Parts: sequence; structure tokens; C-alpha cells
Amino acid sequence: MPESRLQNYNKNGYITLRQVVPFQLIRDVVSEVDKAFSNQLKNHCDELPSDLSEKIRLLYQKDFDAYLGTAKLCNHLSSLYLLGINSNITATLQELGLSFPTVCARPVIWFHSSAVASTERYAKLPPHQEWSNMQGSLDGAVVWIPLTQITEEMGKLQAIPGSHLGGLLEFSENQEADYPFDIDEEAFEERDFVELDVELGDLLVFSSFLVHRSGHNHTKDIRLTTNFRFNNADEKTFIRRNFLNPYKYEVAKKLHTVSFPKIDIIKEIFE
Ligand SMILES: O=C(O)CCC(=O)C(=O)O
Repeated sequence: MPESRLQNYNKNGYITLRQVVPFQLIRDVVSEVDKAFSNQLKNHCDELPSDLSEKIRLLYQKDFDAYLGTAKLCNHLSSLYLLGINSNITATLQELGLSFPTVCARPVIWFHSSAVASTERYAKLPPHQEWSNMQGSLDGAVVWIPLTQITEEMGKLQAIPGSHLGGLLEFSENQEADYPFDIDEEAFEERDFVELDVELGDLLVFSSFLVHRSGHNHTKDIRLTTNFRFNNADEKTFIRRNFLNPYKYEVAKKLHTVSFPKIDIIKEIFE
């Protein structure tokens, strides 16, 4: 990586690498998202719309639990892991100083649109710093990749350049806030936000301390993006804090579907 890029990252807290994500990897994710929504929607419609945004909106309207299950499943697509966890990304993170990049949490696909938002944050995330969620190495970073072209009308990601240098900011005291790590409005100036121009095929890396938020999606299309969070297991405070990871991943304490499965349906699978 040219020295100037590293300097820019250190100064601004983010860097956009242009046209480095293979389109096929993005297409594979979008196609698996489409397949997952279609598989659920088939339970509700005889004929499926061809447009993915319409499929997502329709499932949300027809069966919220199925929508939620599908949106969650999308965070576990094999294609998504192949997109975010590969040697190019690891090498980029190493060049940015994360000498031992480790995965902080499972990837997330966001479906930002007020048409599929049960609360405000599912339409757009308020100003926050990812470190509040990650609580890991001080040089932790987020890799943010658009899965569709994000136009101005769809609301580009917004960030405050250099805000990572201000460390962890105060949270909003609003107990009603939809997002637990919403930053106190007094801690930043509205005018300091800039829109980040990240095209399909680009890769944005930003410091976990960068103040950022979603733009507003004014279109009927779903704003599809994904992000991957990394910690540096060489960073001394992370080592000292025993590689703390606040994300919870628990085994089930009971069966979710009572009296399921019966033997005949298992036989159907294998016979
Ligand atoms: O993609 C966006 O609009 C915001 C994503 C984000 O801020 C996050 O996942 O923390």
C-alpha cells in the first residue's frame, strides 16, 4: 500500500480502495440473499416478483417472523464469508497496521429501508462508533462493502473525518434511544459529517473509533450493504484485556419447535 494511503487512513480514520472487490463475489452474495427470500416467499405467493427489493418488502409485509429469520440467515451465507474473509482483505488490514487481523463478530448484512424497519435503526443507524459494539483492539477496523450501487437518494454512508482521533465519545443520555450506543449530539458538529463515496466494487475500511451513520434512503429500493469487523490480536491493550469479545453466542437451552421432527420426515430426507 502506498505510504500516502496509510497516512490518509491514519489522518481521516478511513480509506476507500477503488474497484478491488471482485463483482462475482458480490453477485454470489446477492444471489444467495435472493434465493433465501424466495424460498420463504414461496410459502406466501404463487408468483414471485423478480425484483429483490420487492421480494424483501413483500416478505416483511406478509410474515414478519419469516422476514426476520431470513434477514438473520443472510448473515450466515457462505458467499458472505467468502466475500469478507479472504487474503486480499487480510493483507489490506495488515497494511493498515492490524498485523494480526482476527474476526470480531459474524458479518452483518443491512437491509436499510423504512419499508422494512421495525424500529428507526433498521431504516438508518444514528451516529455511533463501532468500538462501542466491538470493545476490542484500539486499532480495530470495519470493512464496509456495498452490495448494490448506493446512490445519493439511497443515502450514502456518512462519517466525520478524523473523529477517530477523539477517542470514545459520550453516549446520548436519551434512555428511549433506539440504538444503545447513540452518540450524544453535543459530542460532534453536524456540519462535520461528509458523505463517503463508495461505489459497487469499492471497499471501505474505517477505524472502529470513526463517527459514522447511515444516510437516509429516500427510494423504494432496499439499501443492501455488508460489514465485517476485525480486531488486531497483536495490539497490547487487547492482549492485556484477554482479547475481550462482548458478542454473545449461546447454545439453545430448549427445543424451539415442540415435538419436531417426527421420524417419518427424517426418513423422507434420506430415503
Ligand atoms: O451501512 C450503514 O449505513 C451503517 C452501517 C453501520 O454503521 C454499522 O453497521 O455499524
